[in-house]
Amino acid sequence: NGGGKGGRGALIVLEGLDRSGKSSQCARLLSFLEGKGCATEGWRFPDRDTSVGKMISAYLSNESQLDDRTIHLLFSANRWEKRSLMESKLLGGTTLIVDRYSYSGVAFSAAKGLDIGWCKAPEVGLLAPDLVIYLDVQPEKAAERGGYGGERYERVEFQKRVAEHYYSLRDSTWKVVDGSLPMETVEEQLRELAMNCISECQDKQLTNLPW
Ligand code: Z5A
Ligand code: MG
Repeated sequence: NGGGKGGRGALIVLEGLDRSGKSSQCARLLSFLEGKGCATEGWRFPDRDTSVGKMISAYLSNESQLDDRTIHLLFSANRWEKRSLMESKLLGGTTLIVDRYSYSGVAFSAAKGLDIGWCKAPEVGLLAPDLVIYLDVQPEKAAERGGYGGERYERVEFQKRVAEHYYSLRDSTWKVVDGSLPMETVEEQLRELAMNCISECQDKQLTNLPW
């Protein structure tokens, strides 16, 4: 673990709009922390490898159609099926760098028009992150980046609504980082945020999302 004192690992989540750089930064942060000798794993949601994840993946690539509430609950179930493993990893001293989490779940479904309270309800009881890093990029800027447009939700107007809902979810665990800066600059900022978080939460108890 971070300080070598046998404390728990940190739950660090990266959030942001499509193409804000989450996956790139998760990979960079993971290799930095591994290089420091921290026990670290990279996770992502949706986890497309589980049976629920396969249903989500088919939906996202427009191979299947699902009712808005049904897909919302599947995204949530996909986090619930990983909750106990997540808890045991953290208690065992492993830091988790997680690419998207419950905030994506709520922001995307609320952007479709579902009630925000209804969207939050199935997330209650999942583990609360120690740190949420929000990579802030204008939707128009993000759309200019590679690979945009292939999947469901990858439209600028929709992404703008998602951004508004993300904004309403910000709490004391959030740090907003300007994701339009060069990758290396963003990476530097994330390293510092993550290192501080890891050392600060070693003796803190794990809590659940308060929603
Ligand atoms: N979703 C949901 O509805 N409910 C839920 O509960 C959850 C998710 C968990 C799939 O997610 C969809 O599921 C997503 C939300 C919804 N739909 N949308 N929209 P996903 O995580 O699988 O999506 P993805 O395919 O990995 O794309 P992404 O996450 O949106 O991209 P990213 O990870 O943020 O960006 P990236 O892949 O690191 O970078 C994108 C490109 O930009 C790439 O060419 C980079 O080289 C470039 N890039 C990155 N950073 C920079 C900087 N700083 N400067 C310039 N260029 C950069
Ligand atoms: Mg990604």
